Amino acid sequence: MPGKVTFTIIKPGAVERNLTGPILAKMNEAGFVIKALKYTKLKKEQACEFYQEHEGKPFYDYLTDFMSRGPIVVVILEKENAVADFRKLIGSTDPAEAEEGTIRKLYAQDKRENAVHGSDSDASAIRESDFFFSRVERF
Ligand code: DGI
Repeated sequence: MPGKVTFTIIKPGAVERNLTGPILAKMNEAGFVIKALKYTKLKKEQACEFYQEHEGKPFYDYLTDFMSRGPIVVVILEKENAVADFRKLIGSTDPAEAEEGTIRKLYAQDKRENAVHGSDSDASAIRESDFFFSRVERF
């Protein structure tokens, strides 16, 4: 059975452009409930650790520079079928391919600076939530 939580990051490009409010509103409107939320910033080596599965790919250095460029908002969200429904809500990695109304279609700048992250599996949602949040920050 699919899990009830997923994890998201509002990425530096979106936070810089003051889109945190509208993006969180989209998540709430789609039925996701905020379980934990934090405004923070990654160091380059922390971004590398978070995205370690992409190490060696041509976009890895750009990606980890971008993700450590400025503040981010990290959020744990709850909903039935959370991971799959959230991936649908954010749309394709490349906003040019994303469906109308999706968060990336609305707010991403391009494929590299695509406004939000969304976990790709229940296991990733747990790993990524654990990366950012301590036990006392979730209840
Ligand atoms: O799960 P996604 O964020 O949709 O995509 P992913 O896990 O495959 O990749 C993580 C991030 O890396 C993605 O949000 C943007 C960046 N990325 C992915 N594929 C490419 C890319 N960046 C560039 N420049 N080129 C790519 O092909």
